[in-house]
Amino acid sequence: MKQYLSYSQEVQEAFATGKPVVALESTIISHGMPYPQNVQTAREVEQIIRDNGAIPATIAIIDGKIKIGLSDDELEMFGNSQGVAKASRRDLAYLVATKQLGATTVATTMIAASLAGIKIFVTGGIGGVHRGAETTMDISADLEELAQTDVAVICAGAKSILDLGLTLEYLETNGVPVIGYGTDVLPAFFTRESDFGLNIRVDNPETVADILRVKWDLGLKGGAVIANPIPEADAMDKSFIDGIINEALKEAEEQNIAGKDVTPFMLGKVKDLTEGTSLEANIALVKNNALIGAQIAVALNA
Ligand code: PSU
Ligand code: MN
Repeated sequence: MKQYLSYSQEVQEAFATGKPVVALESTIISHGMPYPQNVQTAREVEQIIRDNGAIPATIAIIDGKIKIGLSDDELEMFGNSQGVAKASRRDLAYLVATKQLGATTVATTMIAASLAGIKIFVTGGIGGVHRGAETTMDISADLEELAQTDVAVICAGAKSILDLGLTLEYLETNGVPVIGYGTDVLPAFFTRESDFGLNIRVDNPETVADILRVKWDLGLKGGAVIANPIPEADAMDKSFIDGIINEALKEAEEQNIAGKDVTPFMLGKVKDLTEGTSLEANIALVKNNALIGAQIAVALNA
């Protein structure tokens, strides 16, 4: 297995000195945000993690290796290249074997983090059960990964391009804890609240770390979702963003978008239809997740 992993200098040093490491995904860079904001955000997120006592490991597939930690040039290349494949669990072996560029989704970043021994992973939003999944069967591989891989994902909940209720049901069935960070309800990415209550609320990083430690000590396999609402000042108006998402969903249906293209299409449409204001919100929430994620990683490492 080791032959397929390649670590940045910074991550190697962190492991050698026992510093906490936080994983970051690359699909958010290649398929989740436009250039150059994607690269700039990736750099700033990495710096927030360093400033809070942990070391960032952005994960991607390059030249037959799963990279744990990217150089500045690699970050730039990922943000600025066409034709970077979106790499979910099913694509991982193929992309490594054929030495292609792959941007890792939440699912694949969890797999890579787990192989590298990293327990904490920060992103924007997770994939989930899509609206209409009762006929399309479009359910993100991220949920299956959360069911089986021991990595905690700090996110701002999930976008309401998804069916949030069914997403929570799916996670419950698979025994995945969903911890509201300072909230009693599932955050909906652009907004702090949704209609869906959570049964675990935690208000500090130490308690999150304690829950994760006990879960894995008990041999309870799988990840956890730490749902951290977007900061109040950056949150969007609910009825505005709901309208935009409905419009984007309609366009996706009209254009017969399916499979792995659904989520990137929706992300791009929402960004275009809001003339970029959603991008600002997206950047703010990822940074906020980086702050909390680093604190949790430090607490778990203590
Ligand atoms: N949701 C977002 N931003 C993202 C993604 C989801 O708000 O960038 C990306 C993540 O990489 C996630 C992937 O793992 O989309 C899910 O894709 P799918 O629905 O095809 O599983
Ligand atoms: Mn899908």
